[in-house]
Amino acid sequence: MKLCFYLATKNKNKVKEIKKIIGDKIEVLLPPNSIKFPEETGKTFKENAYLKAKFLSRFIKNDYIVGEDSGLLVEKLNGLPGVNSARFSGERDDIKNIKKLLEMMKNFKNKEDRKAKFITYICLIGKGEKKFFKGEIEGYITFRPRGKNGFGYDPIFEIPEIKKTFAQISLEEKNKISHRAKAFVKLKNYLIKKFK
Ligand code: ITT
Repeated sequence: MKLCFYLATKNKNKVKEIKKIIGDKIEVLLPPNSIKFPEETGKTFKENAYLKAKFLSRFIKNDYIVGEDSGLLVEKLNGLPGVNSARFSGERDDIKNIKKLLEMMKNFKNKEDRKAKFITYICLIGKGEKKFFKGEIEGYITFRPRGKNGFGYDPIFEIPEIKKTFAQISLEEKNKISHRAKAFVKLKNYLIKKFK
């Protein structure tokens, strides 16, 4: 039987990225459409990753379940938008979230004041296991959106080494360096090693 896990998310952009990162050695299964996840109540990414996986485990038995929580943290804003990244503007709306963040940072003219990082936490549960994996990438918040690819804050997150935003590179390129890729490659290696 093929190695598989259920991914406790409703975010289609995450699913697209994660399926590509995981590749074809492991099957990524999605929760039934009828399942509505509750609002996230955790105070940390780690806690929310666990809560998402735990919630789905009420419906899925005897299989691995993976919860993923991620977000953007701006150093000078003490880690905002943080765990509230998806609804930073009060709505689940990427354009409004970006607008609010750029507005809050409009007086940060110095590049060093625009330092930020993306974080992903993953929680794997099931078959008697509970394990966490983490991925991070550091960069800068741009002064205005650039690029059309990706989702969320991708158009305003610049990767220092290439001076392009996540929205200016392809999904394949993003998947080589992103916070999500780093965390999911760790998970993938863990599962493959375990079932060798
Ligand atoms: P699920 O809870 O169903 O997984 P969600 O969109 O609510 O979906 P999160 O709570 O983890 O997911 O919020 C993540 C938010 O952080 C996401 O909506 C984006 O605004 C931002 N984000 C996370 N990873 C990102 C990435 O790779 N690129 C751009 N923005 C990202």
